[in-house]
Formats: sequence, C-alpha cells, structure tokens
Amino acid sequence: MLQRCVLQRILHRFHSGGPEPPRSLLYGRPAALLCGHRAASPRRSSTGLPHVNEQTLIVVKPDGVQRRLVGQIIQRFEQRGFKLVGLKMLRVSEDLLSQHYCQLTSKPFYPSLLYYMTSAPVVVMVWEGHKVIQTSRTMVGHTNPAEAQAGTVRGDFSMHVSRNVVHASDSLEGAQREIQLWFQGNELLNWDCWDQTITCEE
Ligand code: DAT
Ligand code: MG
Repeated sequence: MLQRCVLQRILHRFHSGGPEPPRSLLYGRPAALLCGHRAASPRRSSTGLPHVNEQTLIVVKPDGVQRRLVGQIIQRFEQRGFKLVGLKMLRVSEDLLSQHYCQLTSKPFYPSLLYYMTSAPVVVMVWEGHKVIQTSRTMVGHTNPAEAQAGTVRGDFSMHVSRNVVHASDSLEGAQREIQLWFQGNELLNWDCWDQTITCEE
C-alpha cells in the first residue's frame, strides 16, 4: 500500500511537470556545474518553497582504501538517507591535491600530507540531501581522531591526524569548489530516489 502510494506520487510528479526553478538554485551550486544534467522537478516543502538539496564532497583517503573501509563508509551515508550522485576511484595528482588543499600548502605538514594522499588511490563521492554538508562533518568527526567522538568515522576507524581516513567538505562554498575540482558536470547523476518522500518532508 505504502509502495503504491509512493509510486503514485512519483508518477504524478513526473507527469505534472510545472515550472522549474533557476538551475543555479538546484542543489546549491552554480549553473555551470549542472551541465549535462536533467534538472529535477522542484520539490516543494510545507512552506511552499522549493527544496534546495545540498551536495558535498566525501573522499575516502588512501588509508581508508588500503584498509578496505570504503564499503562501511558508503553504508553510513546511505543509511543516514543521503543520495549518492557521483562516485569514482582515482590516484590523485599533486596538482589536484594542491588545489584541493590550497589553504594548507604552506603548512609544515603539507609535504607528508601530499606523500600520503598520493600513495594509493582514493574513492571520491558526491552525496546529496538535506543539510548534508554539516551532517557529514558531524558524521566524519574531529580532524584529529584522538579528539573524535566514538560513532564518527574518524572516531571509530582512526587514531592519528595524519591518517584520518576520510575528507568531508566544510562549507557550502567549499563543497561547491571541491565538487567542481574533482568532477566533470556529466559525471554527476540527477536521479529520483524512491524513498525521498519518506526520508524528508516534501
Ligand atoms: P579536515 O580534514 O577536518 O577538514 P583540515 O582541512 O584542517 O581538516 O586539514 C586537512 C587534512 O590535513 C586533515 O584531514 C589531515 C591533515 N592535517 C591537518 N592538520 C594536520 C597536522 N597538524 N598534522 C598532520 N596532518 C594534518
Ligand atoms: Mg578541511
């Protein structure tokens, strides 16, 4: 019954169309980033305003890949209700890393950070959902695992700041910049998650 109800709502949304908001409002990122995407029909909240889903960049760092933690980290974001819209595995170049960590290149630990981050592949993802940026930071935990709470990724899987398993964007501006840096527009998929009316108010 519930499934049929959800399906009917999805089909209704699909067929009813309606005006689209400016693309730049969707997902809180610039229109240029949406190239090659089908714009989703706007979902309206009880206030009548369109939902603006955030996106964030999550990277499983080389220690996470080496320790086969990728599946467990993905599972945490899935079970929280977030939607995976981009995923790839790559060996990061020095150039990309210096752009990603542009505020850290003058830090004394940057050479060892560079060595570690380029030592093995990383798995890089874009997750979407309500307040995903702030929630992901909470889920990932303190930068220094020694201070990270149990239950967070860093608090459960790591002990030293130089090997803290995962990266998560720390602000809307940071997420937009990092997503643009790591992904081409056509590598991100805009798709309807069938449970989105259950996990978030429409
Ligand atoms: P976060 O990853 O929590 O956003 P950050 O942006 O300040 O933290 O630093 C980026 C990464 O740099 C961090 O995840 C691990 C590394 N790092 C930060 N401070 C460090 C330190 N004092 N020694 C070694 N690595 C450090
Ligand atoms: Mg940071």
